[in-house]
Amino acid sequence: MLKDYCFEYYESVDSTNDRIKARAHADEVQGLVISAGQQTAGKGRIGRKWESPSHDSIATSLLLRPEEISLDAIPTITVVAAMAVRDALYCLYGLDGQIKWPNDIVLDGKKICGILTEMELKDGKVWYVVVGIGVNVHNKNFPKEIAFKATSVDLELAKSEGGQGHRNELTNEIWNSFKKYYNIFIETQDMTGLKEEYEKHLANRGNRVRIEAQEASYEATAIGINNRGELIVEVDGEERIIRTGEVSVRGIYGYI
Ligand code: BT5
Repeated sequence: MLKDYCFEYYESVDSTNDRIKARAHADEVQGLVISAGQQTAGKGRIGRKWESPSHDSIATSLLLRPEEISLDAIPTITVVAAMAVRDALYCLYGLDGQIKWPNDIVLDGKKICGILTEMELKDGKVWYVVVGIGVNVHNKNFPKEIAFKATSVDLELAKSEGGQGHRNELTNEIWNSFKKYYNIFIETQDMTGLKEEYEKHLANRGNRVRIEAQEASYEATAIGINNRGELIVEVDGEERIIRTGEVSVRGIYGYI
């Protein structure tokens, strides 16, 4: 069960995930949150880069030490974190984002948030987990390579009544919301209590997607998730389960 947080903020770090890892090695307890104004080496999945320029975005990471958790349940924590970010954006700003399984929040077909969950084992058991969340808040421009597929809170608010996001406020709301969902998840170590709500916001649901795995790439229709938070797709009338990991799910039209 996740109870209290201890918040720390730094102007600039390499990666908030890496700062949490260092503290995990120094025996820090569950609940430490490290946030930063900017990251000089922000990370995405599988060695990708995450852009978190000076004070425009949120870069925040949490240390978890789940007791007796099975290794299989760890990727599901990313799915839980995506629900929390979606919820926070909606509650604070009325931004009705969708979840692009497993780790993105998208608005109007563009990515506003990415999540990177990492963990380390000790003696064959999960020693600690880091949940890292990046959200674009004030960004007006993005590097050329991602400009077509990235958006921010302020850019989205400008499309309706205007207004601005607030990084502190949003960070707090995200972690409050995460606590709510995580404590439901940890009871069963799966999505039993969350699946129904999750699927309402699943961007890929019912849509054609391209599954890009290392060994093969194919088109499928996304159906939903199972209780382990894995994506269920249909290919030629047969259901397949897509696990998180080295798989990209791309919409055939546009970024989703
Ligand atoms: C992610 O990876 O989306 C995970 C991002 C996690 C970032 C947080 S920030 C706090 C914590 N500390 C870290 O070092 N990391 C975490 P992935 O699904 O692999 O997507 C990465 C891809 O998203 C890149 O290859 C770009 O195409 C795109 N991208 C990079 N920066 C972006 C941004 N600011 N907004 C939207 N898209 C971006």
